[in-house]
Amino acid sequence: MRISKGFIKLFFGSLLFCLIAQICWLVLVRHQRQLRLDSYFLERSREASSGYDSSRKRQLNQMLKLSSNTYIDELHDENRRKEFVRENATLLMLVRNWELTGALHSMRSLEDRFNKDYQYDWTFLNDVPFDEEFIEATTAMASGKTQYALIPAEDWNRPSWINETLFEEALQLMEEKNILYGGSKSYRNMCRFNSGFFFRQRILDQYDYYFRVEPNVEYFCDFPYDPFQVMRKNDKKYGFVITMYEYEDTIPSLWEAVEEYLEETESKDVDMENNAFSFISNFDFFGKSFGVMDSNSDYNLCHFWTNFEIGDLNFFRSEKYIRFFEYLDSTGGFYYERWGDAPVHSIAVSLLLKKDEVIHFDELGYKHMPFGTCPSAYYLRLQQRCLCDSNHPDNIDLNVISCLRRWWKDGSGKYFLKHNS
Ligand SMILES: Nc1nc2c(ncn2[C@@H]2O[C@H](COP(=O)(O)OP(=O)(O)OP(=O)(O)O)[C@@H](O)[C@H]2O)c(=O)[nH]1
Ligand SMILES: [Mg+2]
Repeated sequence: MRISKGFIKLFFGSLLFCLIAQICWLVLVRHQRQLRLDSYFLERSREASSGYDSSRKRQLNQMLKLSSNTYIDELHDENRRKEFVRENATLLMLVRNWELTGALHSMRSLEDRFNKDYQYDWTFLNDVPFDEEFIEATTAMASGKTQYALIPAEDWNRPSWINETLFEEALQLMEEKNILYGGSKSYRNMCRFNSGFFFRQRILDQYDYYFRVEPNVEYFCDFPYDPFQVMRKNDKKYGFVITMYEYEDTIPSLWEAVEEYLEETESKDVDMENNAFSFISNFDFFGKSFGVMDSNSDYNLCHFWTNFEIGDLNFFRSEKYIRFFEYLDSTGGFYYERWGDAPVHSIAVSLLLKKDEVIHFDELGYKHMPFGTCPSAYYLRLQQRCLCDSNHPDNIDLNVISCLRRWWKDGSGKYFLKHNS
């Protein structure tokens, strides 16, 4: 039987095709297996490396000296924290009865983040008597003792020597200019009280330190320490979290009054070598050339935002502070203008204290509408279970209206910039 050439060609052609197809299929299968293996090993290696990373991170996190202003090993030590000794201090809120809900929100936040572990007393001040509902609800919310005081009328009301005609004119003018609280009489009483009278209330006589709390504020992070203890152990007399520029329209002649006070007292209470004068003044190149806010005086308008402040009451009770306050008060500026307690405290602190007696608590996340501050260190935010985003536009520290960069430069600075160990 003769096999045709055509048949042989077809046979070997098919054989070759089958062979090539089989080889291709084998290559494809191997390739896919390789891909599966690759992805398997990649996955395993990722797991191993992330496992290693996270255990390394945890180790690092324990050892790491976090970027903090108040880093003191023993205060960050959980076990030692349990053996705390309470300082002679109180949480302090000036508040109205109708602000109860806001007061409870602030209390809840501060209790959860700090005070439940320490049980500091809460002191509440008001220019009218607190009602039963307020007392009951705030007492229930507090982990520590609560106490309530009525402010004497002479510490709160407008003094009789204020010229009523000038006062009414000032109110009207500021209202027309749409200045925040410019037309409010009670706001002026509040600012004057917070500037010169809160620390004279009998109920505070027993304490050395106060921590000012306002209704409707929030504390974003667990406190890594007792700030009162930090103050005492490090000889700090004033602590803040936010600093920014003031509206100049509320204090047109405040700096003039401060200059007169300095002249009148021959600057005897002021130590220019060691205070933070340069933080609030416009004299240097930075202030003159890159001033963010226009100021018509040598005061650059920087102030500590006093809705959060932790202070040494003995500083405010001191003769030098009283002298400073009484001078300013005698000009009537709290009423003829609308001087806030924030610029008044801040100027006093910057003139009368050493700059190293002022502390920036940069680990304490905080919000009072419309601004907040959130710790910038990632691990610190994890460690303190912060509920905030340091890159959020509401974080004032990144905003041009913050004076924090000035504080780092002219105040007591960042911890690691000023300390060797
Ligand atoms: N008892 C009493 N407390 C007041 C009065 N006015 C203000 N306060 C309290 O003083 C503090 C400051 O007042 P705020 O109204 O918060 O003033 P602010 O922080 O400048 O402005 P906002 O919070 O933006 O309204 C808060 O704790 C208020 O509860 C008042 O007339 N009587
Ligand atoms: Mg407020």
